[in-house]
Amino acid sequence: MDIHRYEKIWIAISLLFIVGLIASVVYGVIGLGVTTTGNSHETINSNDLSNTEFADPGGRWVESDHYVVDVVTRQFLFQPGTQTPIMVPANTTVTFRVASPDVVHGFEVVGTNINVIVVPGQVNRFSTTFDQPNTYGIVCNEYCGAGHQNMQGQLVVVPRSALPPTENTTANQTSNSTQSDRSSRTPLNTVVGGDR
Ligand SMILES: [Cu+2]
Repeated sequence: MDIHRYEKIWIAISLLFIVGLIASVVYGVIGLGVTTTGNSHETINSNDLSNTEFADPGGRWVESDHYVVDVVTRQFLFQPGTQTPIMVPANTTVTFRVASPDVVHGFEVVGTNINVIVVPGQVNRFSTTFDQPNTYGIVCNEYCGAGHQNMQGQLVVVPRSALPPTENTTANQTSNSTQSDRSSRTPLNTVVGGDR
């Protein structure tokens, strides 16, 4: 069978595209450390976050070198993040657990490789370490409604000593039934996501 010369050129170009596409995905995973957050399989009733640990989101120490932050993303703010910044310690493993009670949101920490799609019904979890104190912006990357463009917040990385032990952190928060067992919850062991 005789294949026209132009036909051969187009076949070669389309093969190049396929190879380039696969190469870019491989580079993203191996070179840039892009991972997904969906493999913890931890689900949550997004219609009733007030009866979960996300009723009172925020940060806490679970071990001496492991800090966990619960964040709620909702139309159109981050809790914490928008009204008060998210505070995390430097040089510490920080695990974010992000949940949404309404629609799909984004959680991007600008200037890092943290860029997560927050799916309602899932606890979207990832871990990272910040080398030094810094201040970052947080933006929502998924169109989530009329106020989407105003959905932003702040993440402040502070020295470890600036974040008090969990007992002190929770003492001045309004009490509710989930409060007392927060510090006794099982430490998280599934850690996904790479260094920034
Ligand atoms: Cu949003």
